[in-house]
Amino acid sequence: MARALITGVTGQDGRYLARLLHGKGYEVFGLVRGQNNPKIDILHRELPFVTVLNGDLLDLSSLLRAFAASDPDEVYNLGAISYVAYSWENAMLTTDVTAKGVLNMLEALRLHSNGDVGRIRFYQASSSEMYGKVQEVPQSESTLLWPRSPYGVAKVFGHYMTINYRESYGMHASSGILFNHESPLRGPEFVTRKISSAVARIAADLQTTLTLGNLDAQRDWGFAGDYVDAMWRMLQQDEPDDYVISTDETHSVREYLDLAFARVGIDDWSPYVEQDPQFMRPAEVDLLIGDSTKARERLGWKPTISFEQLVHMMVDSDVARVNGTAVEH
Ligand code: NAP
Ligand code: G4F
Repeated sequence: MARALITGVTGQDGRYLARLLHGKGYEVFGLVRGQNNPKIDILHRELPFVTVLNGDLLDLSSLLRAFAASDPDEVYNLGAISYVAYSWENAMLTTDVTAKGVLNMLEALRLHSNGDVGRIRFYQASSSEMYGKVQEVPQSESTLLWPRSPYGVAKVFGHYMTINYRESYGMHASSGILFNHESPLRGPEFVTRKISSAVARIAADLQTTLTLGNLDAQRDWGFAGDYVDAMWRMLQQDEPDDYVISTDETHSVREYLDLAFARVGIDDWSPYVEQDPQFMRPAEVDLLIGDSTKARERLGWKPTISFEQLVHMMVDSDVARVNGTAVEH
């Protein structure tokens, strides 16, 4: 039985990935941080097959213990401070966790492998946020990086450190440059989930107003379930590499609003939506659209859920939650 260690197992992607790997017959270990983390209950309830290991990306010795306890064949480093807006207010913490945390994981792997680094495959969760002020449209693996947030800068560090450990030590370390991916498990701070949950509450007369920031931003939004499959495919390749994972389509926040409100029968959302400067960013990433040709050709990967299906899935899930008929995702 292959063994996988996942950091960030309590997050959106970690939960989808844990389920995918379990379905493929892996023994799954998940790193969970903090004292009495409330999300442990979610894991026990939804993913009882995950062996929970206590540790923190900031604490190398805890990572070494996690490697010793799991002795993994594959490691998926998904743990991060992942909310871009928060990263300006907590730039140093974001750098410690999202940048230096990657280095801690790579060092833990190197030390644990005792000179045989090739036996453990490593996935790093890089991000399209690294493209920031985009230098090319669409963005591919060779597009120049120009991050626009402390989060983006931290991800660039992790990305290049992963490449450096691959080139320095011959590590099977791959980096997935994933564009935005969403699901009913998306955190409520992200715009897609913020909209879907508000739409469900507005439809149920529990809320009257949704306050947002920049409605013109464009993102390449896919479904998280598809994207964790791409992570797994990367680690099944003979050679490690870097891959863009995206739908290769872009849509604005306004288009997301159109589809989300229409799903509950509201064609004109303007009476419900307000804009507030507090949700504007010091530097915005205006447009993201990926070119995932390499992943499609070499990994045989492609997205299975369209933008419209994704919006409907998220709104329907939140409507079910509000009505007390929620199903597991
Ligand atoms: P998420 O839901 O925010 O999950 C982040 C995970 O990181 C959580 O499990 C969190 O634990 C954990 N974490 C935070 N600080 C940690 C620390 N100090 N030590 C150990 N774990 C820590 O993020 P996601 O959407 O699943 O994304 C997964 C990864 O992909 C992240 O690295 C993200 O930056 C990257 N990414 C995401 C997207 C996207 O669109 N979703 C796109 C590109 C890249 P708690 O639950 O305890 O807070
Ligand atoms: O949903 P968001 O917060 O996601 P963002 O910043 O694109 O970051 C996500 O995707 C990255 C991949 O590119 C990941 F690396 C990262 O970890 C995260 O998962 O914001 C999307 C867009 C932004 O342009 C933002 O300015 O929506 C705009 N927006 C407008 N109003 C808002 C709001 N975003 C949020 N969170 N809240 C608003 O009220």
